[in-house]
Amino acid sequence: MRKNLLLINLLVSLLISCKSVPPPEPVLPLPSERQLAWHELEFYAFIHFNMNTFTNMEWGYGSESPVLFNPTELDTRQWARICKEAGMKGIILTAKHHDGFCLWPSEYTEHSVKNSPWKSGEGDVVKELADACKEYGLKFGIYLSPWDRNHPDYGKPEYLTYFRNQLRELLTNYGEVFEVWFDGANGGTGWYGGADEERRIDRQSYYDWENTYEIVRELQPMACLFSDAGPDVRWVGNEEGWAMPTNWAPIRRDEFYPGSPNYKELRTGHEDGTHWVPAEVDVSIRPGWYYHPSEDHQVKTLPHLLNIYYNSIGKNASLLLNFPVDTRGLIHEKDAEQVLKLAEVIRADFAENLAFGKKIVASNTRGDAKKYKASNVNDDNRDTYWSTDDGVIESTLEIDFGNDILLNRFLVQEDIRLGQRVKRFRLEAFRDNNWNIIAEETTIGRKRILRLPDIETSRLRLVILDAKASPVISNIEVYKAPKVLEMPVINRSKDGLVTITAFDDDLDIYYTIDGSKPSTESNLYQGSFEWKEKGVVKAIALDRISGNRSPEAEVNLDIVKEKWKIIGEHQHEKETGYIFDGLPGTSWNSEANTHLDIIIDLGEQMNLSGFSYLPDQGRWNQGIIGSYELYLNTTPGNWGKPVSKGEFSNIRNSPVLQIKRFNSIKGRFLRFKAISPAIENGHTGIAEFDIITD
Ligand code: FUL
Repeated sequence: MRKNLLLINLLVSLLISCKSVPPPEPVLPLPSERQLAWHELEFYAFIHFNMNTFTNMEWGYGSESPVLFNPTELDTRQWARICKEAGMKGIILTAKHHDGFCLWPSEYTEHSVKNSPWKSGEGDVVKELADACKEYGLKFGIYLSPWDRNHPDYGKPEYLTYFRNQLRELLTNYGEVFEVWFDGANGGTGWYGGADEERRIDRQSYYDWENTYEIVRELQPMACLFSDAGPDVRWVGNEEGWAMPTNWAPIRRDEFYPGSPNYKELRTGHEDGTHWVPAEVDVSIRPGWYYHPSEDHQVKTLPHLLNIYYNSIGKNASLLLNFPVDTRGLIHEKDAEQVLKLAEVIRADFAENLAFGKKIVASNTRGDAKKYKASNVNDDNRDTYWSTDDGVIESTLEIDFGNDILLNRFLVQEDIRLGQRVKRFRLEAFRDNNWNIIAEETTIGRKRILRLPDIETSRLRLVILDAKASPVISNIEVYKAPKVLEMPVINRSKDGLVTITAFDDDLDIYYTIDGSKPSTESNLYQGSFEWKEKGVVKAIALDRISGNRSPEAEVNLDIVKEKWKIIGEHQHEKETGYIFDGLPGTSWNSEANTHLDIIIDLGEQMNLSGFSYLPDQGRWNQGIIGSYELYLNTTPGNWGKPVSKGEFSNIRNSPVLQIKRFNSIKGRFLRFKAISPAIENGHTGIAEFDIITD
């Protein structure tokens, strides 16, 4: 009897597992085929290169002569090679920016490469890049600015015909295009064929976008259309390189138009979005979109680029990273070096998936069917997924690593073919006989990556707390990313508090203040410390587990500025404080048309033999002093002759730290006077000012 019962049970469960359990109902809206293909790209490049490169501008006016466009070593294969090596999947080129200059010999305008000296007017940058992309197996995309400050008809219906003709040329003559990028910046002053005036357009109606989109659909059916709110890919609402932790691919698309004021909502999307319009993070590797020699020292650092990577691709968005190609027509060496460093770290971070093939158990499996089993999430096949019975939302997936492991990255993906569903989830690690919460998050979407501190555990649990319907998880990966051992950053405040920061978590910092080489025998950094001496602080960051250490950071500090005061007419404590705070990112700038002329009371008499000056490092309206005079006296006033005067050579192009030395002289009151700005009619500003004592 018992035996029979067992047999019946076995048969029933066999029947259940064989019966076909229908998949969960999709949660609308869903991605289209072209969007699904686009999602797979994740990381691709933007190239800003055309007239602005040669005029050192961000937005050209439209009156620039084509004669100015003359790259000396243009090599689109170099762009493609670097992008490929960096793990990028495509390149989008600014075929025409707001100034209207065309990188291809358009039939519809004279304002193009055909009237430039480059290749005697026979060249076509769009073609050269499309070919290079093909050669390197990269996708190719087009940026075509709707705003055209060169065209006489801009603002009239005739311009629309011109714009569409150009679009047709670009989508017909250069092979397959994966993305068409329409910028939201529209209308304003411009040359407009010599009219030199301001032209505003009605952003909602002027372009008749629906019919323009039709052209793209007709000529390039697989191309995704980007603009502020899609229709296929949306802007992420900032140009700094981040998406929000809560990031819905759906948005209520009809509430937006290019340039619409509610753009900040694009950062999170809408839980009740009506259309699938995933976010793309666009950001430049330098402060500007276009190349400016003055930004050669401001290429984003590895830690900054890593933050951008995790805050875009790790937050359910794609990453469109811009290279401002230089006047040679090449990606600058410094930009290439940084992006390749980023690629190397990303490869190392995701080298070995510790969850792959490990035992995994779900609290509920849809219809108890194999098709939806838990192990579908760590089987290296994103086409299979785990899901739960209808109505079962709160659920868990528990991975058993078999023994204690160290981990610090958690990657999770929904199968977006069934819509974006998860609203809230938690990650827990089993330690000390307890489930400990290690992260509480909101949305997942196509890909979510959590950067965690090092966690030692044998079991990890994903807890789905809320979702629009049964969760559909297609992939989980777990990694132990190596520590990023960048040089630590050393900073001393005005009153002598030294702070040392390492980029990664869980690193030990060792430092010295006696000039010796830092090692594990040196001082272990345990938070900011007071040190008011003149001397050198050196530091290293060290990963306890691997024993690997960072390169050595070293900062030469002169006497502490504790007693320094600006005297005379400048009493704006906050702003004047910026020049002594040790932070290059804060500065004090003159009012327009006046120049800084400051008197510093150093608090006591001392012998000086030099000074250092770091100009304003900001992006807009930079305050840079071109020439200066420096006076020193034991009492304020009666300044006599300057102890140092002259120019800061090439400072406009290279606004880096300037050091000037002079014969030793005693004094307490110092006057630093800007004689002229480096940029005509510009401001004079200071990010940091320091002295060199004997
Ligand atoms: C902005 C433009 O105005 C910038 O010049 C740049 O092209 C950036 C990608 O988009 O809206």
